[in-house]
Amino acid sequence: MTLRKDFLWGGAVAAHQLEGGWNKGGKGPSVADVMTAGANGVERKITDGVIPGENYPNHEAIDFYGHYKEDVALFTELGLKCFRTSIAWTRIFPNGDETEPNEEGLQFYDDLFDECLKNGIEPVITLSHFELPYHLVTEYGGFRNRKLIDFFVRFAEVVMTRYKDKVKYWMTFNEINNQANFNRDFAPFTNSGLKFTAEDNREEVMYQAAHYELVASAKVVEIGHKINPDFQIGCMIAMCPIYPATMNPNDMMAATVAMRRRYWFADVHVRGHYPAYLKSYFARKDFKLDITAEDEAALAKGCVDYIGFSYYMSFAIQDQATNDRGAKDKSHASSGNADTREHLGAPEFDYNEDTDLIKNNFVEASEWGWQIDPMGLRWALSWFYERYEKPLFIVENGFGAVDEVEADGSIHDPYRIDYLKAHIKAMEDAVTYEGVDLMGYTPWGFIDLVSAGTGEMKKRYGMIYVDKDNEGNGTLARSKKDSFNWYQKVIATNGEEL
Ligand code: BGP
Repeated sequence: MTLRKDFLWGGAVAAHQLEGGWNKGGKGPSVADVMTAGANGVERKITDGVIPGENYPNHEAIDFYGHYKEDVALFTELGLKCFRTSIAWTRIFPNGDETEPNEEGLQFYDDLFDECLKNGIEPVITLSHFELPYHLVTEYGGFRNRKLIDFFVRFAEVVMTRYKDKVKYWMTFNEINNQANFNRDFAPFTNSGLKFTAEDNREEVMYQAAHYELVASAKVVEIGHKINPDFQIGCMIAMCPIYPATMNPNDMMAATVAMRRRYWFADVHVRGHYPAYLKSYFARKDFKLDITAEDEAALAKGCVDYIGFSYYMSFAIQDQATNDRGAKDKSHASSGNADTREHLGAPEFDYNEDTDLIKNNFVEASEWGWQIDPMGLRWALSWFYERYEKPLFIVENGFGAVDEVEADGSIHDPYRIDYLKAHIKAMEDAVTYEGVDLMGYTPWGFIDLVSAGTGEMKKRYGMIYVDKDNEGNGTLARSKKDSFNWYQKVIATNGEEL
């Protein structure tokens, strides 16, 4: 096994999930700050601004804003080579559309990056991680508005210029492809800030917003390379491989189409143009998308340097004609007559993650139903590398679980170690047997933080425990779980000892 000597072992977080201090230092509210907690299977909710008395878990989070020095000391003890976090856009531009940045916000990240660098930890920065300025939603309708391109580019230009000698690794939009799941309401749209009306063709609106985000991303890649030619600027894709449910050729085709619907975003980021299958889909659907010749030129000039991706689980899918969704669910026009016409499988696969995915009986699942599949990570690395031949960076991976604190304060989390160990093994296999060029590995939420999906504290990923419960009670004291000592050894041996 041959990981690079300079392999970036790290840990990943996002500003809104750990910083707290949501209105300190001149910060404005982001989409994340107006989201209530969800629980017991209820989805988190976006409110119209901050309502007194509501529970907004991101407001205090784990108060990294007030604890970052003590936390970076723990990251140093863990042996991290890099720390992936995001810059909260609203600390720099509180409303998102100002021309001048907020100096106090810029200073906070200067201090944080200095603290990391003096301890030998390289910052890896996501520019937009589910924390769009809320003002850009209320005033402009989020990324359905072309103006958002300029606001994002301005934000990126300011921070890239300010930190050009402190940050080398950047990513533009976190999990940009979550939007493929356009049937859901808010969660997939925390970067784009889309809210739908009854008149909207949701799918068309999603493709339009995603296009503006991709143009914004490409422009940032181009500008970033001018600011510092050494910058490495990547995209960030939520990778859940989609397996065919059976050897039925229709399932095979359904999985292929579903993979495209979920991962076309990477095609544009990496190749700088829309793939043929998508152009043909837009034409068949008669979508009227605002894609100009200037946009196409910008996409072609702003191809990413590497592919960052998260990996938690795999999916499995069944052909709609076989599972008869088309017949049962008439609201899906493209498969609506699947019960009457003759065809090979569903003629136009109408991808819907809420109704088309099926349980994979070959793998186990977490308490939140996330299927645990280490081989899927090797598969994903192999798929990305074969398709794009670009360096890869696993920027999220981890196991959300409820941890128990023993009477003596210790926390034993063998389930987390088992999960991480198996996934690191799979990643090392991909390097050895598939020859993939892998830059690094940053497990998600390596310090406990607020869950993005549920707003809960009880769904923990950390190797560092934070004393805070779902109701917001706790001292915020930090302590090490068993996984801390285990990961420390993994890093120290460059992944030789798992
Ligand atoms: C990814 C996000 C992260 C993180 C992670 C775990 O989708 O990029 O922000 O939260 O998933 O998800 P959750 O917090 O819902 O368990």
